[in-house]
This record gives sequence, structure tokens and C-alpha cells, in this order.
Amino acid sequence: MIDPAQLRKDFPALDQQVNGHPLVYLDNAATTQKPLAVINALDHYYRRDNSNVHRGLHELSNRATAAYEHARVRAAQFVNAADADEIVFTRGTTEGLNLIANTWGAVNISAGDEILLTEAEHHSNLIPWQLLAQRAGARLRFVPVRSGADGDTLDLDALEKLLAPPVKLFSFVHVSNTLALVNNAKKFCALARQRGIVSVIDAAQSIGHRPLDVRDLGCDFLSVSGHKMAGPTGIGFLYGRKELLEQLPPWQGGGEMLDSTTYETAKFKPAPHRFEAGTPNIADAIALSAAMDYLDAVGRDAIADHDARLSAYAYEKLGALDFLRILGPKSGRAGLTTFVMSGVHAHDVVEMANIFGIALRGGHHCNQPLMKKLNAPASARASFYLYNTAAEVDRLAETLVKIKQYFTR
Ligand code: 7TS
Repeated sequence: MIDPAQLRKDFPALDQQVNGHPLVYLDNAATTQKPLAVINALDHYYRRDNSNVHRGLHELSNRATAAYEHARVRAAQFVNAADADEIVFTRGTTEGLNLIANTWGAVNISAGDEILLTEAEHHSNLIPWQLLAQRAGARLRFVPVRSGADGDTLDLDALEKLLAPPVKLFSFVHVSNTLALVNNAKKFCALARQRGIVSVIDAAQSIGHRPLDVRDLGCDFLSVSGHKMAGPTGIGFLYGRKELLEQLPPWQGGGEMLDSTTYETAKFKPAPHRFEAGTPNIADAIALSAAMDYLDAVGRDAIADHDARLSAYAYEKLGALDFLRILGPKSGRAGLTTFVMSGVHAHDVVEMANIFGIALRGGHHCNQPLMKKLNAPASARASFYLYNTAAEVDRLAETLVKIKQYFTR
């Protein structure tokens, strides 16, 4: 079991007062705080090794290149990819998904084809496919979210039926950033593969919270963001199964992604370099590697266990407040709680919580169509990470009672 009180000391941003109260940071699904190991890695890089990669023959460039390519090897290990060449550095989950839509999609999707998503997708796993479908004349299909005795869950019978030709690609969220729903990614990928359908996992909310093994999951692509796993903003990576990645055309052109060029045409480097045009985000890739070391030192099984406990505790604690409606499934929940307070707009809840030093997120959480379907166009969300404690959940619950009282005076 991890000791959040001890781990908090690694995260300088947590040690501050907000509006006269100790900060309770519960907006981890938006972005997590960064440990000293990550801040120090950035500091070290810029103080000592700053240089461009893959081109210099001098000491600093050699160091920067070695550290950048080590980060790729580290990312491959982190998700148990067979080969570091299966890792493309991106700006984050969104860019990785756009990369697939613009490369795999450009070659494989044409008029009459279908792309399967779920109704629980974040906009970043919706809009790239909308754009592709519009360009190619393809159609989007959606596995419905249904609301029943077990809460808001995915309709798995519908999934079985929809996952069939003319669907060519199934892209789904692993852990929903609003519903706290955890999809059975391994099963979804196995079903897709049996039916000759390419699978894509949006692992933005799972990568920093549980062990992930792309070979065990059996996915074709998996996209993640560094900033949701204790790493910096502006960096993430896309895993692509080698056989697929190797065949894909580039999507952005520029320096570093080619072997040779004339004025008319170019010969491109193999994957992953052909997908990394221009000077990459060297510093943040290196610091992301430090974040992965940090998470593995804490232990990802232990983080998952802590998430599950805190999430169950929050569900029980907030569930006891009869003026809240909590979205998502009733069991097997990930480490976040999204709720609607009766008679109080989510933005008022979040602003009032801030007065008490508590950081929440309010709005549609980039899940607009889903929130509309669930008749919760605005909701507030508390999302947890390894440094959050049960005492913080208690403070949240007490504060929500105060907020409700304030608005019903
Ligand atoms: N997919 C999911 C499930 C997400 O939760 C997010 C970000 C993304 C993709 C996009 O990640 P990005 O790093 O490329 O922006 N989710 C949130 C959130 O819930 N609040 O702020 C960002």
C-alpha cells in the first residue's frame, strides 16, 4: 500500500495555501502535479545538456540524443512494447489520435467504411474521426451508453453487434474522464482482432494509474499524455504495432523525418522518425522518462489499488449526500467522481470549492454529446491521484454540504 502523506512531499505544488486553506488538488484528470524528479530532470537538461538531437556531433548533442532516445526505450518498457521503434513521441493523446486518423485513416478509410467509437469518448477521440469521416465519405457508429440499475455503463451487447464490417477501426476510451467507467480493453481488442478490425485505445486516463501492457491488451494503437502521468505538458506518445506503423505514410513534413530529398520528392526515414518532423520536444521527453521511473518506483499496482480505494470511499461519502447525482457505473469505478448538485450550477460548485482551497473541474469535460445524453450538460468532477487522501475526500464532502446550504439559504 502506498502512503500518500509521504508521497505528497515529492510534489512541491501540493504544499501551498489557496484562499487561506491548504490546497486540496482534485483536478488530476485534467492534469496531475509533478514530482521533484521530473522538475529536476527538466532543470538538469536545460542547465547542462540543452542541444538539438540527431544532428550534432558534439558532446551536448550526443547527450541530448542519448537521453531522448533513452526516453523512447523507457516508454516502450513502460507499456511493454516489443520494440522502441513502436513509440512515436507526440504532444499528447490528442495528437496521437490525430496521427492515426491522418495516416492509417488516409490509407485505409474510404467511402462506405465505418469507424466505431463509444458514446463516452472525449472530444479528442471524436473530432479526429469526424474530420476523417467527412473527408473520406465514411460513417461513424457509436456503442451506446445506457443508464440502468448498474448506473451509466456501456451497452456491451450493442458493442458485439456493431463491431463488424463495414467497421474498419474501433477506437475507444480505456478509462472515461467523466463516468469513471473502466472498459475491458483486452476483451474489446480481442473481439476487434477476431473480426479483422484495427483497435485504438485512448489511454489518457489509465496510463498513469495502472499497469498497461500493449501486448497483453492486444491493441494496434494506444495513445497517451505525459501530463496526466506526473510528467510535463506538451509530450506524450503513441504506441503503434510495428507491422502497422511501418506501412504508414508520414503526416507532417519537415526536417529530421527524411533520409534524402530533391526539390521534387523525398525518401522518408522508417517509423517512428518519419512521424517526428522538426525539432522534437526533447526536454519534456526526457522529463517524461523521469516520471515513468517515479511511477514505477511507487509501483503502478499500488497506485491502482490506492485509486480504487479512494474512489470507492468517495463514491460512498458523496453518494450519502442526497442532493448529488453521481454519474457513471455503480461498481468497478476509476479514481474520479463526477456529480451534479441539485439546484446549483456546476460552475458555482467549482468556484465555491475554490474559495475553500479545493480544485475541481466543472463543465462538460470535453464530453459534450455524452453529457447532453445523460441530461447533465454541466457537472463538477473530483479526480484523484496517488497523493490524495481520504481526509481530502472528507473535506470535499463537508465543503459540498456548505455549498448546498449557501445556495439554498
Ligand atoms: N482522452 C481522455 C479520456 C481525456 O480525459 C483527455 C483529456 C484526452 C483524451 C486528451 O488529452 P490531451 O492531453 O491530449 O489534452 N482530459 C481532460 C479532462 O478530463 N480535463 O482536462 C483534460
